[in-house]
This record gives sequence, C-alpha cells and structure tokens, in this order.
Amino acid sequence: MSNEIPEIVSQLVEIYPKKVAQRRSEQIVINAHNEDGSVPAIRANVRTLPGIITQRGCTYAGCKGVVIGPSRDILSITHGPIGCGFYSWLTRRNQTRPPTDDDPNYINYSLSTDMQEQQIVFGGEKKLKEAIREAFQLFKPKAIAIFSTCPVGLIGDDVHSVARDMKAELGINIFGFSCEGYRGVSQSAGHHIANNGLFKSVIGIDDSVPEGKYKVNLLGEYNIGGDAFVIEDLFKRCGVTIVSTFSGNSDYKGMCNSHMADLNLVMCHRSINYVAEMMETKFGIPWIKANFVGADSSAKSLRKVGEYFDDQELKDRIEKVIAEEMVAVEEARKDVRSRCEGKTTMLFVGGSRAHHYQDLFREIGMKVLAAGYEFGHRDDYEGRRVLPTIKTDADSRNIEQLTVTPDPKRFHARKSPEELAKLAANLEMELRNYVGMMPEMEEGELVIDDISEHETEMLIDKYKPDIFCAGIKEKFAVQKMGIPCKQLHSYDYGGPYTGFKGAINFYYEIDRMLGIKVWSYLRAPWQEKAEEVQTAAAD
Ligand code: CFM
Repeated sequence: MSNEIPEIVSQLVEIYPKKVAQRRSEQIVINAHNEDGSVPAIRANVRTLPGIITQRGCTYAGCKGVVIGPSRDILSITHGPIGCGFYSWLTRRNQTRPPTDDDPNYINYSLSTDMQEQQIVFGGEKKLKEAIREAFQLFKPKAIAIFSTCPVGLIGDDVHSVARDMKAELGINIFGFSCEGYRGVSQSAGHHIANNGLFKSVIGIDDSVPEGKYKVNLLGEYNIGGDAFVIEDLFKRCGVTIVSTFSGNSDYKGMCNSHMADLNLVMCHRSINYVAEMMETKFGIPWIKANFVGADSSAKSLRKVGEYFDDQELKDRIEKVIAEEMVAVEEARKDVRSRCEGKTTMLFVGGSRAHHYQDLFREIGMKVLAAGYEFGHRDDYEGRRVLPTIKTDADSRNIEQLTVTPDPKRFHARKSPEELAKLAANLEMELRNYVGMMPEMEEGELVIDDISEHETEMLIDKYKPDIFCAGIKEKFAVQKMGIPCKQLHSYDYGGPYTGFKGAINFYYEIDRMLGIKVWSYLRAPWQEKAEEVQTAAAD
C-alpha cells in the first residue's frame, strides 16, 4: 500500500479536534481484499459526532417515510408538531398504482395531530384519538399506522395503548410505532422499528392462498421513480408472481398475505433484512439477496429465482426475457461507453444504493473512486459474515429485538435441508447472505461512513470526480464546486433505473450530465474578485 493512504485519511480529519479526528478516522477505510475473503473493518452505525454536518435523517423518517410510507392504503398519521408531518409529505418519490380507480390511495395525503403547547404540557393522547376518529370517518381505511415524533417520546404519550383502544372502538387494524426521531442514531433504527411493527401487526393476518406457481415477495424495493413498475413487468413476463412488495407499490392486503409466498427477495438489505429473517424463522420462507439496479445484476437476480425454484420451464422463460432485453442494453452501453469510459464517480448515499449503483457506473466503463453509506451497518459494508462480531451498543439496545419462533401451525419449510445446502453451496445464490459493498469494490478505493460536508468538499477538491452522487442536501454545494451531482435518493426528476430499461435510462442520464459542461463554467463572485486581484498584482 502506498503512503498516500494514511495521508488521505489524516488530511480528511485534520481539521477536527483530536478525539473527533480519531473517531472519524475509524470510519474511513481504504478498501482491500484479505486472503480469507474479508475486508478491513469499518466503524459504522454509530452516533454522528456533534458539530459535524451529516447527510443522515432521523428514525421517524426511516419508519414513516421509508418503510411504511410507500404502502398506498395504510393510512399514516404523524403524532407530533406539524413540521414532522409537513416535511415528510411527498418528499420521497415512491410511486404507486392502485389496480382500479376505486381502490384507495392515501399517498397524496399527510395526516398530523398538529401537537400544540397544550398537548406538550398536558399530554396528546386525547388529541391523537380524536385524529384517528376523524381520519376513520373521512377515509374508512382498513388499517391506520401512528408514528411517534420526538416530543411524543419526551412527554410519554403511549401510542400503543391508544392504538389498542381505537382498534377496539373502530374495528380496524390500528398500530403504533415508537419511532421518535432520536430513538436511534439514524433512519436505520426506524427501519428496524417498522419491520418489527409490520411483523407483529400485519404480516400473517390473511392465510388465503395466492394464485401463481412461483410466488415471491420483493423486500426493500420502494418504487422510487417507478423502479418497482419495471421489476413487476419483468416478473410478469417470466411468470413469477409477486405476493407483496415491502413496500413500493404495495397494498395492505398483500402484506397481510405475504407469509404465503415461497421466496423472499431482498433488494435493500439495510432497511428490511429483519423482516426477511423473521419470516424465515416463523414461516419457513428462505430469502436471497437480489439486486435489480444494473442490467447484469438484474439478469443475475432473475436467474437466482429460476435456480431457487429449480424449474426448467421457468429458467427458459427467464433466459428468453434476459435475451430480449439485453439487445437494447448492449447497444446503449456501447454508445454511452464511447463517451463515459474512464470517467470517475463517487457515491455517498443511504444504506444500500451506494453499493448497487456502482454496478451501473461500471457497466459504462466508469471508475468508482470512493463510496459510503449514510447509515449502513458493518454488515452492509463488510458482509453478513461479520454479524457475530458486531457488538451491540447502548443505541442498538434501545430498539426492540423480537424473539421469533416457528409458527406451530403455519411454519412450512419451503426447501428441505438438503435442498437448502445445495442452494447455499452455489455461491451465486447468496442464500440468506449479503456479501456487502466492500468485497465488490476494488482494492484501493476509498470507503467512508457517514461522510461529513467538510470531508465531501475535501474529496471533491482533491480527486475532482467527473460526477458525484448524493442527495438533495449535498447537491447544490457540489454543483457550486463545478461538479455535476446525481441524486440517488429521489433521482431528481428521473428514473426508473431498475431492470434493463432502467439501466439504459441511467446510462444516458449520466452521459448527458457528463456531456453538459454548465457546472464547470460556474464562477462565484468572490472567485472573479480573487482573479481580478491576482491579475492586478501580476500586472
Ligand atoms: Fe434502502 Fe432505500 Fe437505501 Fe433506505 Fe433511504 Fe431511499 Fe436511500 Mo434515500 S430504503 S437504504 S432509508 S435503498 S430513502 S429508497 S434512497 S437513503 S440508499
């Protein structure tokens, strides 16, 4: 390894006080592949240090916005001051498509209890009950979810007992989430809380047998910019039935019935691995890691489904679909590659996409200089192989860990132990496994957890990537530095980027962004001034 390595890490943290610098440097790693297949350890899923400007969001955002929000007919009520409800209103581009105009769709609404000082001082449970009654009168939903914001936890409102009371009163499914913003170190805690709630209150309610021969659930796909529509179309053409998605383009009924599927496909490991694990234990449904970002990854994921069901007819259909789709993909790739080959990128986003989107860039010959998650855990970086070595800290202990046992009546192993062993032996299967981001990155590439604004600016200054990927909070600062910034959360106004059609979309989007030089022409007034002064001095 060159001397440059410790140097870049120390440069990035140089400005911090000593203790902070020490802690931050444990979250910055130069990727390497050890002989035993492991990668260097990274510090992750720990508190952001005070004073550092993070990209992260809160626990409420992870629960309400990310995991439950995309369901079109679970009516979500935010219990809290109006700001939390308002700022989580339609800010994530999770799309939905009800089967008919008569089917409910509450996505466009934002319901809040609008807590005032009165409730903060005397308690807000009464107002919450009134809000639930009012919402029920207006919408007559099958299910209502209540989301706690920070003050709810601070004053001690019991949303769970309110949910129980109102469930008895109204006769519909009502459940609450203790997902106060401060509950965990990031939105990741909210994912876990949402997973627990879905598992306790929704999954397994409806035992009816779904139609279809090959039945799967798609976990951790949230239909941003229409991503799930593309995947649904692919599955349909292959003859695979999606019983439920968690939770892009999903409905309550499918979720209640999801334990009747035979396979769980986990797309975003970070946000939904808990549901996959718990469903396997309780109902006997195995899970495999899938990824539909990237054309090659999409093909690989479809083939895994064929492999799992081990049915020649299904495998043939899958191959046919892949062959049909790859014609246009190859053509687009060749075209775009001619302009993008060798260009560089950096990706700092979320807990999953910083990994998945690398595939798309590599497919057009671009190089990843650095990547990192906002709130991924060590297993998302290093792979699930490190799970036994992760110490549970006080912040993680704060989140309920459900004890799950096989359902005495409904557990049914989809595969025999021998069949499972055979599938697991096939590495491509990634049965119950996520290999993590770092093993799939090249050696020497920089990995940074919970990157700060300061580090972002330093990286850009030093490496001048051709494109930077992040979110809306980072975007404008990056562009002011002359570098185009692709939003990988909301896709700006673009997408879908999944499957084969999505890959082509993405190639051309990146191609356009690299081709347009507008950001590099940008001069800030003080830069002009500095140049005038310099020129004058030179004269
Ligand atoms: Fe999973 Fe997501 Fe992501 Fe995520 Fe998110 Fe998102 Fe994301 Mo924004 S669930 S971890 S909490 S893939 S909202 S759809 S883009 S940070 S990388």
